[in-house]
Amino acid sequence: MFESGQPTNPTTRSIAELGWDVLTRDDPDLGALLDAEAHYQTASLSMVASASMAPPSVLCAHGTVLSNVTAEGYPGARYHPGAVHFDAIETLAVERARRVFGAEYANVQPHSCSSANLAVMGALLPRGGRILSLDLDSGGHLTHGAAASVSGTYYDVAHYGVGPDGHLDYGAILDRALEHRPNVIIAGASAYPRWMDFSRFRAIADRVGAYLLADISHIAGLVAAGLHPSPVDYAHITTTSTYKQLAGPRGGLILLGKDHRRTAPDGRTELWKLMQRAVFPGFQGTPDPSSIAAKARALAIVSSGAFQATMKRVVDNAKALSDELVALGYDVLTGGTDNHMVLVDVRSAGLTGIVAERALEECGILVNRNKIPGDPFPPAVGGGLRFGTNVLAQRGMGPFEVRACAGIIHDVLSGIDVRDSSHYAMDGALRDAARERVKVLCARFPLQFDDK
Ligand code: DSN
Repeated sequence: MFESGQPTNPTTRSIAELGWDVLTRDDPDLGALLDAEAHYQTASLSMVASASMAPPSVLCAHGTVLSNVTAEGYPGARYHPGAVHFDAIETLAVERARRVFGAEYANVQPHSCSSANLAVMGALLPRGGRILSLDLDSGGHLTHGAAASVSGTYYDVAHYGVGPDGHLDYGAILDRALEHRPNVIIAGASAYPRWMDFSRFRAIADRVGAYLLADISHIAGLVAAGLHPSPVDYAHITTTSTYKQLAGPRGGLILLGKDHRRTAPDGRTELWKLMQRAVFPGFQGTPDPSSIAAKARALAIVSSGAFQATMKRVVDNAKALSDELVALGYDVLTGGTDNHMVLVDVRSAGLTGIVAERALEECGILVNRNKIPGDPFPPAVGGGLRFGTNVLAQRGMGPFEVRACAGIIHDVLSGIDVRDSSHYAMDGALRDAARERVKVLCARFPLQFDDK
C-alpha cells in the first residue's frame, strides 16, 4: 500500500501527514482543487444557514484508517471480525451523543439526517401511514413528506403552515391533526427563525395518538448549548444532522429520551430497539466508521465552554443581522429571530431569491434563496433569502461585524440592475468595492485550518 522507502508501520499521525503529500504528488489536479476550495472558504463570507466549519480535529478524525473497517451491526454484535477498535469508537460516540443531549439512547450510524428520518418513518409507519408536517413554503424539509421526496410518495401527508405573522399557530396545528389523524407528527424546519414549542407539539401528538418526531438538524447546536428548549424528553424520537450546527461530519443521529422504552406501533417492541433495527438492517448496511469517529470528536467539542460561547454569538449575531436588515428597510419574516436564521422576503426590494443569491455570490457572500410562505415563485427562483450566522460566529465575528456584513449586502442588492426574475447586471465598480470589503473582513477573521 505504501511506496518503498515510506514507513512500514506508520502511526495514525504519519498516515495523515503522508496522505496529503501522496495525494498532491499522485493526483495534483485533485490536490489543487482541494487547495482552491480551502482558499475559497477562507475568502468567502458564508451565511448559508445550514453551514458550519468543521474544526481541524474533526476533519482529521474523518480521514483515517477507519475507512478500511467493514463492520455491519453494533458494538459487540458485529457481522464481521476486526472491529475491536471501531467498537470502542462507536461506543464513545454514542456515550458523547447521550451526554450532550441528555438522551437515554443514541444511534450514531445514520449516514445523514435524511436517512435517519426515513428510518424513523419506515419503522413507525405502515405503508400509506399518515404524517403531519410543516409545509415546504413555510420552512419545512424535503424529507418531512414533501411531494418530491420518497417520504411524500410512500405516505399520506398533510401539512401545517405558519400564521399570517409567520409564527407557528399551535391551535391551527391541532385542528389539522384532528382532521388528518396522523400516525406521526413532525416538528422540525429548515427555514423557521423562531423557537419551536416541543411541549405543545407533544400535547397535540398525545391528543390524536400520534408519535412525535422532532428534527432539530438546524438548531442542534443551540439545543446542546441550552439556548433552545430541548425536544429530547418531549418527542418520542429526535433526529439531527451532524454537519450543521454541530460542526461535525456529514451524518445523522437518532436520540430518544424518557420514552425510549415506550412500545412501538406493534405494541411489543420498545422504541429504542425499534430504532436499532430500523437503522441496521432496516435502512442501512455497513456504517461509516470514519464518520462515526468524526461525530465522536465533534460531540466532544460541542461539550466545551468555547462551543457554548460560539452558540451565544450565533444568536446575538442573528439578532443584530435581523435588526440591521429591518433598519435598512428589508421585510424580515416574523420581524426578527430567536435562533441562527434570518429570513427575508426580497420581493418588496424588487428582487427574487435567485437574483439576490447570485449577486451576493459574485461579491463573495454566500446566502441561499428560499421559498417563503405564499411564495409565487418556483423553488429555483424563490421569493426569499435565508441568512445564517453559524460560520460568522465561528470565525469570531460579533454583532459589529455582522452589521458591517448587512451594509455590504444592502449596497450590493440596492445597486444592481434587475432585468427579470432570474437576471441582473452589476456595475464592475460596485462589485470590486464589495469584494474588497469582504476580503478585508475575512482577513481579519480567518478560518482555522490548523490546530494552532
Ligand atoms: N436541508 C438543507 C438546508 O437546510 O440547507 C441542507 O441540508
